[in-house]
Amino acid sequence: MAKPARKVIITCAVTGSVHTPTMSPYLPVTPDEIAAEAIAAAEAGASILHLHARDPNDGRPTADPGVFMQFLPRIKQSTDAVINISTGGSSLMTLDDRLAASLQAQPEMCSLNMGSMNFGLYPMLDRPREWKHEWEPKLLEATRSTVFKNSFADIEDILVRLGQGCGTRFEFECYDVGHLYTLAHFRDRNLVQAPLFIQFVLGILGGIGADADNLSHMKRIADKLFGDDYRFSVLAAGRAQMPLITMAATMGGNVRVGLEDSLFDGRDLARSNADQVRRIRAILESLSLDIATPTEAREMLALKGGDRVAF
Ligand code: KMH
Ligand code: ZN
Repeated sequence: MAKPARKVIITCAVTGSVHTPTMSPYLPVTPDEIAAEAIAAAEAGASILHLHARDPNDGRPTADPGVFMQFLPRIKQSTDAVINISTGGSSLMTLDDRLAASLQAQPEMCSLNMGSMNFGLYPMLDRPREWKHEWEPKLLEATRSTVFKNSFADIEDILVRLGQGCGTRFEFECYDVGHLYTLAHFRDRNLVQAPLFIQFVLGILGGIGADADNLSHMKRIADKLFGDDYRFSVLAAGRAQMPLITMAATMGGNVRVGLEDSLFDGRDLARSNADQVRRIRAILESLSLDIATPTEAREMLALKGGDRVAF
């Protein structure tokens, strides 16, 4: 069985690379906006901040370490939250691009995507819109034919260079049951160590669908493979976010919110990342569940500490 979450870790994924600026005026784009949204999310109760960068001029996803360095130190100075940098970037970036900022910053945590897959964003083209930027529909259309590449060699490369090289630990992004078996393979080769932090990613086109049965199944298989050696968290794309993360918390898991995964708060657009943090926090507290502080999250996940990063 997964270790039950004594305290629930709220991760907030502040901007990501799935949504585009036309889809919500509240999506943070510039380093100032990303820093402000991340700090507010931490003040609202997020103990982990999962971060991507965007080109300040037009909001397209970027892997440029120079852009990351415009917001990472500011977030670190203003909050105690754990900083978790994406190594997924966007499916159009090379692995070297995706790793550049993390290798420079050596954060406490990074995401690690556990398999190559289709990652279909193109259905978001179905809704007619006036696009603010030409790149937005092009990027969505490109996902019809591109593959989000995370080969065994890529995963091993990240484990060695970031994990062993920088003391970074991982949010293992598992989009389907097979990804859990891939993680078990790396555990069997002693390339990953407990406590594992597994993010069940539900509702990406190309991965497992966002429903209660699938969440139970992911947990059942993870229990079988990892026993007490893991903690899980759940993210669900779009409007499935709040219902499924609430279910995760009742199953002993942790939760991830943020505009990276869903632009909504109830029926309306979320006006900020912090609004989603406050929403799940109120739900958790109404269920008599306690929220983990950053110090508690560090202890639960055996992180190296915020004073051992390179930014
Ligand atoms: N946006 C999530 C579905 C990463 O950054 O490495 C996946 C994600 C991947 O967060
Ligand atoms: Zn991400």
